Amino acid sequence: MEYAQLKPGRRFAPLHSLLYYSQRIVTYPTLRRLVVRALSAAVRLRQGAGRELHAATAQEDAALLDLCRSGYAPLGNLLDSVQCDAIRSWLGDKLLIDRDRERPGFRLAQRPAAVRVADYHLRDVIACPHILALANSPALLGLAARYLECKPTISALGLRWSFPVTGDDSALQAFHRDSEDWRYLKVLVYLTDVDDGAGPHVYLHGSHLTQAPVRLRFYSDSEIVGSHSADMLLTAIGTRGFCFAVDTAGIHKGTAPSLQPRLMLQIQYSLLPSYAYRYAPERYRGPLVLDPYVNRLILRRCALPG
Ligand SMILES: O=C(O)CCC(=O)C(=O)O
Repeated sequence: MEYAQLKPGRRFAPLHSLLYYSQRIVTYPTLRRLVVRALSAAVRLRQGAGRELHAATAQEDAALLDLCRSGYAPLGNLLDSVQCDAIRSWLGDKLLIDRDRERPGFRLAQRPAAVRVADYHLRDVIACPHILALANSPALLGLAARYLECKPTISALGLRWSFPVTGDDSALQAFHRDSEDWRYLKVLVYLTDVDDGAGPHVYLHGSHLTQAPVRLRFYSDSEIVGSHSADMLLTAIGTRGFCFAVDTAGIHKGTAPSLQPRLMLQIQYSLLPSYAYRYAPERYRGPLVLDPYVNRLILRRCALPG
């Protein structure tokens, strides 16, 4: 249930539809695990395990265990407040796109009152300080490589505001499951302080291990809360810079903020491209030397070494 780097005006390729729906219709967990094992072995054969330059730490071991067992793993504050300030100030004059309604782009300071959720354009996310460095950091690539059992692909990268607005919530703000690839994880990074009033992410412990329906749907709060004990609902609260990894094949939501807006970075790592998207990689002119395979869906090849 994600939007991404869609290229406007192009039709969805039939092969991509086939690849997307073939992973959607296989919902039986054992069969999915077998397909994941075969796909990750194929990627490992061509691209390696993705962990060659990185020695795993005790924190990474703990995060991997959390992710496998629970679907949610807190990673601590991987960005400091100086880095968060630099990101916020750089974004100050960049345009936002309303996620729910077609309207011209607008700056944060001129946000129309009805906008609930709004995203920055991929080209601005890529050029923003600290974002690509974090997405390509050994700590995150190492965790993703171990969860996917092969070198990961960054298959979505987004920066999104959620605003407190009365009335019906945006679609993302109800419990749901995503279906992005055979296996994937998202690393979510708060760029504003997030408490109960600022729309925290909520994840249903262990739900990534349960069988998803073929037809994905939204779940009401009462449906989820009524059928699970309170300690199964993991609420991600943290100061700006706080990161956590989630397998959003499990049931989750970004609560609608009631008091404070929330700015969140989302990095998605997957086995394959997410065939629901039409990728439009952007030119990168920064100083980082980045892995061309990991970044191929978001950065144009000419921007990468190799
Ligand atoms: O905004 C959030 O915390 C959740 C985002 C979400 O639901 C998604 O990426 O599928």
